[in-house]
Amino acid sequence: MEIKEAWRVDPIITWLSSAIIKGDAEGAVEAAKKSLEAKLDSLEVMQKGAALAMDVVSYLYDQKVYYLPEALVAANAFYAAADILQPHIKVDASGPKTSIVLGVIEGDIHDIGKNLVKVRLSASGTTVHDVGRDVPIDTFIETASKNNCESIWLSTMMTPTMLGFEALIEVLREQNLRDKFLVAVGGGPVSEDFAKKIGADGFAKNATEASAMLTRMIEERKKSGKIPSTNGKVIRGV
Ligand code: B12
Repeated sequence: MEIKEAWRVDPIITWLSSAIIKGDAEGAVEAAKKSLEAKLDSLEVMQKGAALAMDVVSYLYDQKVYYLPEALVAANAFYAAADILQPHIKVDASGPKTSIVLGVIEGDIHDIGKNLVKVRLSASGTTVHDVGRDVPIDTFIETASKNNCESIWLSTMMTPTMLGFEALIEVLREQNLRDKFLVAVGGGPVSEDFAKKIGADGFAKNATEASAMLTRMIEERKKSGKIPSTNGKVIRGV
């Protein structure tokens, strides 16, 4: 069977994935270091190795093969590798010159998805003000105002905390700031329908789509002079 070029991966990347899936932090560190020695592209190693491994962990968790302890050690292995790879990710400035606030909404500590979005956007030259995880609404808005950000990016992996997205948009309206900031949402349980329902401007299923969505969201605002949600639109990255 022929493997499409886009899916062909270096054995070091496969080694990294399997170490993360097994929760083997030492192995993940070793594989990450080997990828640097082999001069592999660190963004590709993150996306095809580390991110894909976490997708497998999510699947195993949903299938009840993994439980919290296995998810936790896998997450630790992911971060052990990410610490080594991230400083080596090249910035190519192919994305829009804009700055965003990105964080995980209050009540949720899952931050791997958010960090993968950060890695992808930073690599294409976007300035990302990362407010971390379990973050109150006010912190997002204050950080966006203080740093003149064009958009606020909200992440969550849990269903109950999705309500925080809607609450943030409501606070923006109350403070007459809704037109000032584009709002993008994402994370495991978040859908385009949900984004539309709460009046968000952008939604993406993964970090690659997020990058394309950011470009389109900004273009759409320039073109119409309004934020996309005012025109009943949610911008996608596909
Ligand atoms: C790893 C993990 C953990 C780790 C988290 C480590 C960490 N630092 O993140 C640990 C073990 C600590 C953990 C803890 C808990 N977990 Co947990 N966890 C997971 C697991 C297995 C994987 C999540 C993950 O990292 N996925 C990998 C990333 C890469 O996912 P991704 O969706 O592909 O991310 C992409 C997109 O979503 C998108 N994206 C993400 N954010 C954003 C933002 C924007 C703006 C955009 C545009 C795009 C975008 O881009 C990302 C990159 O491509 C999931 C299972 C699952 N099916 O998701 C459960 C899961 C998320 N956990 C769950 C739960 C319930 C918990 C706990 C409450 C358990 C408990 N009883 O204590 C606690 C959390 C406590 C809290 N208050 O937050 C539930 C949530 C259920 C729900 N829908 O509400 C899940 C779904 C498991 C399940 N099926 O029940 N967990």
